[in-house]
Amino acid sequence: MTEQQHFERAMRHGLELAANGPVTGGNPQVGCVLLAPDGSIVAEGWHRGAGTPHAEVDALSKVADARGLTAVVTLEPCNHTGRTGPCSEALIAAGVSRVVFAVSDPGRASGGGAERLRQAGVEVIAGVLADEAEAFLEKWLTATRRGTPWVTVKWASTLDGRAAAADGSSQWITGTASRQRVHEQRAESDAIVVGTGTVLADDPTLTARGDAGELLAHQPLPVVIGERGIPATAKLRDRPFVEAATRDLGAVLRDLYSRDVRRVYVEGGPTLASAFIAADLVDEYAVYLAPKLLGGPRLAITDLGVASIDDARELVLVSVESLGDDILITARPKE
Ligand code: AOF
Ligand code: ZN
Repeated sequence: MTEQQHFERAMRHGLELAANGPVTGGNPQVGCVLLAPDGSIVAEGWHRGAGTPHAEVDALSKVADARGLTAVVTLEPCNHTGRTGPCSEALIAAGVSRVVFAVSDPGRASGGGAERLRQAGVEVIAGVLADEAEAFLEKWLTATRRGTPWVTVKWASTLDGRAAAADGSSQWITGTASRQRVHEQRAESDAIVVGTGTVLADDPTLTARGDAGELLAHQPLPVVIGERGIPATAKLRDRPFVEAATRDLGAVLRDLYSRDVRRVYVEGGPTLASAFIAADLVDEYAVYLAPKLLGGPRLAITDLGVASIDDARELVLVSVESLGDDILITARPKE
């Protein structure tokens, strides 16, 4: 094996290790592998979420002597003291002779690790398996580069795009498998965003629950947008939540980012979803379609300001999944 092949193999393993960490929260999933000069793996580590040791420090904690080793890390080592200390300094102090990483850390405060390492005489190789790491961390990288969370807009509708019947009833359009999937998607989000209309109509708990109704380990932050006020008896008041009375959705997203929210799941209803779409704030669509027809005026998405077919918002399909009798379509805006 060439040296480059050793690095790539270690980086692939680092990405697998990284996946053990949580997808939510302000901190990314990161993996680290320490290699001996012959390319064999000496130790491994990964980041377990905000406030816990970074992947590099986790890996370094498993060896008595790291002098002369190569650290292969999926993200550029950080160079700041946040909730934990700088990994650049930890690697330098441990005597690591080389650092190989996949993608640069776009964090405004945390970046600059590569430069610091080079300054200290550590050899630095950037960009190994960059495409794989970029895809793996896409949502966090996009959110961090932009300073606003990754936004997924979800809705459930009939095949003819209706989200409710004439009398307003909408429970349940989709089947249990779809609803279970929605709970998984909630658990993989930092925040669930709804409009006050949805709170008034459905009184949702906005929790992420399992098959037996039990709360899943990670609970997203409920965010209610609108000026109508949340009733004192609303179920979502049982947990911390955010009420945003502003119409400026960009400002809401920037505020959520400052609260460590990197993944937002927009769940309802048609007016709010349409506002996110019209403002070009959507990164991904999760559309649950049930094999039913309702007809009538209650559409899943309302006016988008599209006057002519030439102005239609074009999407690209990411995936189509069967969920019982329903299908889940994942799509993204065409670049
Ligand atoms: C690394 N290795 O394993 C991770 C990094 O508040 P802190 O101290 O936990 O720092 C958080 C920032 O550090 C986070 O926003 C990201 O830029 C970087 N995450 N860096 O060297 C790791 N998880
Ligand atoms: Zn770090």
